[in-house]
Amino acid sequence: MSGKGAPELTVKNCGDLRVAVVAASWHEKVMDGLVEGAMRALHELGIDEPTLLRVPGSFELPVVVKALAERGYDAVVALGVVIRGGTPHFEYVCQGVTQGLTQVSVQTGVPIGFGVLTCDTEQQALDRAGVEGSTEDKGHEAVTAAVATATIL
Ligand code: DLZ
Repeated sequence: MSGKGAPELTVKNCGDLRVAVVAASWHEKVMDGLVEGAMRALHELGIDEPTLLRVPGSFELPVVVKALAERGYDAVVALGVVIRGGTPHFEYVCQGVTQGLTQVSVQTGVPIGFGVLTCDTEQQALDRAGVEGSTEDKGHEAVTAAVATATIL
């Protein structure tokens, strides 16, 4: 299952890569799907001993992703879900995590998989989380994209 418009990537020679996944903890059911999809993708790629770390919320993803990128990982994947509430907080968290992860990737030269869902409702997030009934599997996609990028660097 890949997302609408997402390419079917064939990734080769990546079994030796060191890959870490950093996952936020808000919205447990959605996060369980994203983490499961990410781990399944790593297994399919032959990357059998990935590091998995949990952070409290999506806003905390960039600082931990940066630390791992600087510690020699070949690719790091960030997973999170931000769901719109009734205040501008959603925009600030989305902006912080998106800009933070972009900066980390460009500054460290380490590919960062962007598996952060930014949705209006929990149902939209579940539709993309790779759980039963989902049409997309964003955790799987984020791993595949990051590892594919690492193999061309
Ligand atoms: C505060 C907050 C809110 C309102 N919503 C979410 C969310 O939907 N998804 C998420 O991952 N985190 C959320 N957070 C928590 C922030 O990311 C962060 O953990 C706190 O502001 C503490 O720094």
